[in-house]
Amino acid sequence: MHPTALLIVDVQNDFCPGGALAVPEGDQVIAPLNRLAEAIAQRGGLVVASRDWHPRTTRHFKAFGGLWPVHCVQETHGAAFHPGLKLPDGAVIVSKGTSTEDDGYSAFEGRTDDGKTLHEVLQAHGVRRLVVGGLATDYCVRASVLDALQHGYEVVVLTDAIRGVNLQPDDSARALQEMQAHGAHLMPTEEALRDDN
Ligand code: VGL
Ligand code: ZN
Repeated sequence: MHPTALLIVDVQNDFCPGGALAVPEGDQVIAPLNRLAEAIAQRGGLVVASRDWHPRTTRHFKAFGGLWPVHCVQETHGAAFHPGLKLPDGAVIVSKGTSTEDDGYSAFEGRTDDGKTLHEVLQAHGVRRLVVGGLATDYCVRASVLDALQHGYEVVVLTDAIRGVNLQPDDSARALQEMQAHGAHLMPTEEALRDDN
């Protein structure tokens, strides 16, 4: 028995319309992720939600040499999960980007409140297959998917449940190609629902 895990990446207020680092159509990922989260929880799978969880002062932010406006500062409204996101009971939360020194894009760099890495949580549940959606395609989804493949997981990327920042217009398309080239399977949520085991 190797349950599937759903990894919901950074569906937080600041990445949704009206937020400090709004991803175009960022809130469009919520409906498909809610459906899949419910289905996977019902089938005894694991749901993990990562969150970008920055200190006020970090090299990740423009003011301190980074790329980004201030966003997802720990304990603020912008860092809260979008109110439309429905996490099932037992969902595991992984906080990442907590360092003052680096970007921390990948959920595999994050930790749960009790200090476990994502890889440790997945191993403890016997998970081998990860289904991934959320924000943003070209940063945290990309980094998390590439790390998952590196760790040996089978990875499905939900093509209709991701959105990108696209600082360059084709960043998301290139990120998807890169994930696929490293072995990720790309499919819409509908297919992942049928496909799940
Ligand atoms: C992200 C930019 C900055 C992400 C986080 O969650 O993809 N992107 N911080
Ligand atoms: Zn960030």
